[in-house]
Amino acid sequence: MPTLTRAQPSAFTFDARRTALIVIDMQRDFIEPGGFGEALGNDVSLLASIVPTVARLIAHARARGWLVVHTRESHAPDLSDCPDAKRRRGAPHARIGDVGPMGRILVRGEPGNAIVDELAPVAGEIVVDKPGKGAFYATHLAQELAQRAVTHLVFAGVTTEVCVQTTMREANDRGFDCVLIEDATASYIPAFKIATIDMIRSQGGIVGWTATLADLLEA
Ligand code: TIU
Repeated sequence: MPTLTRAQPSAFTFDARRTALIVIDMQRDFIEPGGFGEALGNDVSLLASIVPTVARLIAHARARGWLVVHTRESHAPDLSDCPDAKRRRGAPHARIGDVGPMGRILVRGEPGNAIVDELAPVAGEIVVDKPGKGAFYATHLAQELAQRAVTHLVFAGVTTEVCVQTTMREANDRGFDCVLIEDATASYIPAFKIATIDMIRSQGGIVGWTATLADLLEA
């Protein structure tokens, strides 16, 4: 079985036949100007910079025959799955459901909700639309992984401390061994990315492991 010998806090061994890559929310809403990320007051260029690394990771997963799962944070057009508390949060200049330059913000089917072209899903891959920050809440992800007897999850995507960390914690509680690819994740707040990576692998891997893409390609 492949082993990431330089993973932290210890080597990470996984069964490649039971491994899925989970790419969190690499959608235009977060990565391109005019979407939800920018509406919340963030500089989106930090997130755009990881796209080539995530593309290499996806290519590796496809070449190895892993299940590839893409998630999108998104809501139904009538916002019936968007709690009012979520819609009211913060002081954005445009809220979820409002019309922006890429269509209605964080709404399913709108141009801004699409995964960026460079990382577009291909046939056979799973796309999970999730109304929350975690990808297990109110979605079919748990069933999809159970049906395929997946035990190990490799994580990438945005943002590190919000949707990636929330989903890793949900996965950890469900019994998956999880590794986050450090250079394939980003935050609008660089210090939070560093802190999240430290948190995940602290206390002997309280949430999981972290490793670089180079570590994975070596394994
Ligand atoms: N705002 C922020 O950092 N993230 C989100 O709202 N969603 C995700 O992380 N996908």
